[in-house]
This record gives sequence, structure tokens and C-alpha cells, in this order.
Amino acid sequence: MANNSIERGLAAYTDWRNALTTSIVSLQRWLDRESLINQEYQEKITQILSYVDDDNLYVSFVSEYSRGKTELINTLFFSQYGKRVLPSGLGRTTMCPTEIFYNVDQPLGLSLLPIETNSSDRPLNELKTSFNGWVNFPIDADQPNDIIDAFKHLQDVVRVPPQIAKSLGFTSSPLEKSNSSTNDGLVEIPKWRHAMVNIKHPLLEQKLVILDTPGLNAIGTEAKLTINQLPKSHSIVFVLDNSAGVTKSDFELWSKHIEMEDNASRIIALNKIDALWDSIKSDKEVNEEIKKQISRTAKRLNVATDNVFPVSAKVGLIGKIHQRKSMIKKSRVTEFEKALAQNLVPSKKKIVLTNIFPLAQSIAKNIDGLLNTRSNALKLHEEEVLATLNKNNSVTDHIQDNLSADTDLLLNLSEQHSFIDTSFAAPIKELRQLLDISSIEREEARCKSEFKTESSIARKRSILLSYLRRTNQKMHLAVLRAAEIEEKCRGISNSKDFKNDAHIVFRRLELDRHLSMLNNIEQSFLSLELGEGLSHKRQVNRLKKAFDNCSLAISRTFKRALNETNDWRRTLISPLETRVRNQSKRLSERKTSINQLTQSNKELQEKLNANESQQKITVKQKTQLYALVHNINKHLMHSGYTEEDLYKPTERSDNNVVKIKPKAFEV
Ligand SMILES: Nc1nc2c(ncn2[C@@H]2O[C@H](COP(=O)(O)OP(=O)(O)OP(=O)(O)O)[C@@H](O)[C@H]2O)c(=O)[nH]1
Ligand SMILES: [Mg+2]
Repeated sequence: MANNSIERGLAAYTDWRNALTTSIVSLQRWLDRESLINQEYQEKITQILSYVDDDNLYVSFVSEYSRGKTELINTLFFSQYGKRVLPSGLGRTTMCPTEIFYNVDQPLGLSLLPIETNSSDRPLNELKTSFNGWVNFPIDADQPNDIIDAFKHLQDVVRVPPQIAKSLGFTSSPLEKSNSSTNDGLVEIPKWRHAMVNIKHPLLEQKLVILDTPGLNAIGTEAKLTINQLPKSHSIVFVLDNSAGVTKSDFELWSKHIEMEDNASRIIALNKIDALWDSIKSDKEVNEEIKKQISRTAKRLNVATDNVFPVSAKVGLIGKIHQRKSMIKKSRVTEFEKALAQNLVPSKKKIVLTNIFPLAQSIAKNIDGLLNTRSNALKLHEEEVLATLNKNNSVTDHIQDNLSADTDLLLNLSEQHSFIDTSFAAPIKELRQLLDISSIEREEARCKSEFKTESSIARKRSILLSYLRRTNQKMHLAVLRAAEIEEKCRGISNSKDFKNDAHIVFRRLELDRHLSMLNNIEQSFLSLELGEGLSHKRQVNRLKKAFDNCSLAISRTFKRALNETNDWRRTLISPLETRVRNQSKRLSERKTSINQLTQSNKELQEKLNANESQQKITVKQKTQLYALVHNINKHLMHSGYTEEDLYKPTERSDNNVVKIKPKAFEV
């Protein structure tokens, strides 16, 4: 198949494009999944995808008129119709830029844009989509003759007054002279500004777009119609006539409009080599001449000889139509097809890459930077949490030390308290019983009732005296008990457990003065004069009164003694109780502190765990980003971009490895 090279090139391009799209979409999905996407990245990715999606490959044929551009297009792309479908002939043939493509969504046919639109400022792209004035000629792909008829309109011209021609941008028509013979003062200008040919063809189906252009022998306004179309070309085929070589006007056209089209690859076709063939010249001589012309052309246009391809479009077309292999071979169209295929795809790639490369690199760099920043922030946070945790640990250690000392102290105090309490509980109880005011009062009441029932004064007196003696006796016993208690106190305060304890103060428990008081009461009762001459009744009254006074003083004395005993006990026990209470309180406060620290440490530990998980996620994300970007980069290393130009995210760096293992915390 003649078109194999171009078809293969286009198929390879499609594969590359699909692989690149897949790698970009994978990155997009990953960013989305990892919640790393934002509007900026979304827009950049959409932009990249739209550049990659714009998959048309433009190849433009440019030259002076009649060099054989249209013939070459017929040969390369339309020989299967068995006819010369695009009009090619002597003189100016193609009158307007002709875009040949296949769009499955539109009817097949030729659409022509009237030249009158040239007077408005509306750009062609806008007119392509939103202008109703296009003149359409539908075509049937199975009827080559109908196609040929329709395509004849590409040669249409109109005759207009010079001022109209001028208003449409034609300052000097190259046709003017050739038609001056009509002498009607009118000039010929192209009838159409632009032609769109929608035709089904395997290469056009693969998004190849061919631009046939009218010959450019005068670089004037008219030429702009063509020149404006060139920047979107991925490949420009510059057609020369082998016999003429690079003429002055060829060179002018080349240097002013083609040489500077950086984005497109340029192929020079040295057409019409068949003119060299005759029955006299040997093949060798012909080849020599062609070689010389190649070298002259390359030198003149300042290109490598590899870019110059001798060809005979006409013989190639005839050879293909009649399937004459020898003619095809001699025409060298196969070599030309190869060259076109080899140039077209790389330059398309170059254009796509020029657009998407910086975008793709900036996304990779920004996401990588974002992950690095995140990773550093996590590390910093981890260090802060660890520092707090360590601080907490040392505070906890300190409190723990105090806690055990405090526990010992509390134990000690409790022991002291219970020792003192139990040591004095029994004697104090006995003492309290002896001083118990209610038992004194009971005795007093019994005494009073005996006193009442007894009639003899002597007996009455004896009842009262025995009461006084009994109370005296009780107090005496109390004094003895107090002495015993004091003795016990001395023993304890000299024991090794209490000797140096300034907190334990043993006061003396002195009840002697209460005993003296009772003795005095008894003495005063004994010295009571009843008066011998007094009546019985008055004597009784005197006795009674004296007894009342005594019992009042006795009960007051016992109350005082009991109060002093209670005070003494309180003085002994209360400080210990207070200390035990305070110590318990301090202990429970320390325990609360430790609990709070434990809780805080638990929370810090949870933070550390969450931080560690986040760091692991970040490391994983970096590894994934590295793989995704690597996958995209594989497809970007073409057309002048080398490995050094690529941004490669750090897969795992020291910064990203979770190095700090959180210290296990134990209370
Ligand atoms: N002998 C010979 N004639 C050719 C060859 N290619 C084209 N021609 C003839 O040259 C003339 C011009 O060919 P076109 O294809 O119309 O040239 P063009 O460059 O398209 O011209 P414009 O459309 O006017 O710019 C026609 O008569 C073709 O038959 C070729 O390889 N050998
Ligand atoms: Mg032409």
C-alpha cells in the first residue's frame, strides 16, 4: 500500500497520544482520590488534555503557482479514485486555500466561503463555525466524476472593477495582466476566500488535514489568505520545479514565509523530475543531475540535503492509477511519503509537547513541593509532640517519686495516729468514765433521796459526807489514771519512733488541782456548824444548803476535769489527724495530677500515632506521584526535551521517611 508509511506514522502518533492521555488522566484521578486536586491543577490538566485532544495533523503544500502542489496531493492521497480529483493544470489553478479533512459529523462535500467576506474583520475560524453564507456542494464518495465536477469550483474566479478588488484586499492581482486583453477595465480575482473539503479517506479519518494553497508568486495581500494558514501546520511541503530549481520568487517565498515557521517540519519536493527523462539520457546521468539539483537546492535554502526529495507527482499519480509499479518507483513518491510520515508526526508531537510540557512539569513540581511541605510540617509537629511528651514524662517521673515518699509518709502518719489513738483509747476511756458527770449526777440524786428518807441529822450528815468522799475517791482515781497516762506519754516520746518528731507534743495532763478542790469542799463540809440549839428542821435546811453548794462545786469541778481531759486528748490526736488528712489530700492531688498527665500523654500518643499515619500516607503519596509522573515523563521525552528538562519528584528522600519512632509511653 502506497500510504503505508503515513498510515503507520499516524497510527504510532495515535498510540502515543492515547498513552499520554491515559497517564495524564491517571494523575488526575489520583489527585482527585488523594484530595490533592485544586482548581489550578484541574485547569492545567484540562488544558493539557485539550492540547492532546486537538489531534488534527496539518500538512500544508506551499509554492509558487503551477509547481505541482495539487498534483502531488492527488498522487499522495487521492489516487484510489482512479482520476485526478483535485484540479491541476497549467497556469494558476487552485484559487483559494483548500482545507481537505474528514469530519464524520458533517455531510461530505465542498464548502466555499465567498471572497466578499474578506472585506469584514471576522476571522476565518469564526466564519467556519458561525457563518451561513458558505456555498455547499455535496459529494458522493462513490462518484469520482461528481467529485471532480464539484472540485472544479476551486478554480473559480470573478471579474470585478479594480476598486472592488482593492476593497477586498487585492492591491495588484497577478491575473490582471493576463486578462487585460478583454479591455473592459475589470480585473479577475478568486471567487472564494477559503474552501473546506470534507471527504472520507483512511488518512483523513486519522485526523490528517491537508491544506492545498494557491500559488504564491506575488507576496501581497492576496497571499495573506494562505500565509495566515501556515502557523497551524505541523509539516510544510515546499514544492519546486526541478527544472527551474530555486527561482528568485521561490526563494523570496521561502525566506519570508516558510523558513521561520518554527513549529512545522519542512520538506522540499523537487517536482517534475520526469522532465529529465528522455531516450538519450541514461538513468545514471539523470540521477547525477537530480543529485546536483538536490545539492544546489539544499544550499540555496540552507537546509540539509536529506530534506530535499526529488519526485514526479504526475508520473506517480499515473503509476498509482494504473498500478504500474515501475512508474511508481521511478516517480519516487514512496520515498516522499516516508519522509512526510517521518516529519509530520514528530513535529505534531513537538507542538503538543511545547504546549503541555511546562504545564505537566509545573503540576509535578507543585504537588511534589506540596507533599514535601506537608511532610516537613508533620515532622515538626511530631517533634513538638515528642518534646511535650518527654517533658510530661519527666514531670510524671518526678511526681511519681514524690508520690511514693508521700505514700510512705501517710502510712507512717496513719500508723502513728492509730498507735497513739489505740495507746490512749483505753486509759482515756477509763478516765472519762471516772469523770463522767452523769454518773456523778446519778449518785448525787441517790444521795439526795437517801438524805430525804433519813430522819436523824447525824445519819443525814453521814450520807452527804460519804457522797463527798466517793466523789473525792473518783477524782483521786482520775488523778492516778492521768499520772499513768503521763507516764505512758513519757515512754512514747522517748521511743525511737517519736523521739525526734517535732510534730508530736505531749502536754501534761494535770488533774491534781481538781482533787485539791474536792478536798477543800469536803473540808468545808466537815467544818460546817449546824448549831446545837437550832431546831431539827433548820439543821436539815442548813445541811441541805451546804450539800447543794458542795454538789454544785463538785459537778463544776468534774466538768472542768472532763473538759481538760478531752482537750488534752484533742491536743494529742488532732494534729496527727490533721496531718493524716492533709497528707491524704496531697496524695490524692498527686494522683489526680498523674491521672491528668496520663490522660494528656494518651492524647499526645494518639496525636503521634495519627501523625505517623499521616507521614506514612505522605511517603506513599510521594511514591505514587513519582510513579505517575515517571509514567507521564516517558511520553514527554521527544522533540528536543531530554531527561534533564524533566521534573522528577523525589520518590523517597530522607525528608520523607518516618525516622522518629515515638517513644513508647508508660505510666
Ligand atoms: N511533467 C510534469 N508535470 C507536472 C508534474 N506535476 C504537476 N505537473 C503539471 O504542472 C501543472 C501545474 O500543476 P498543479 O498541480 O496545478 O500546480 P499547482 O502548484 O497546484 O498550481 P496552483 O494551484 O496554480 O498554485 C499541471 O499541468 C500539472 O499537470 C510532474 O511531476 N511532471
Ligand atoms: Mg493547485
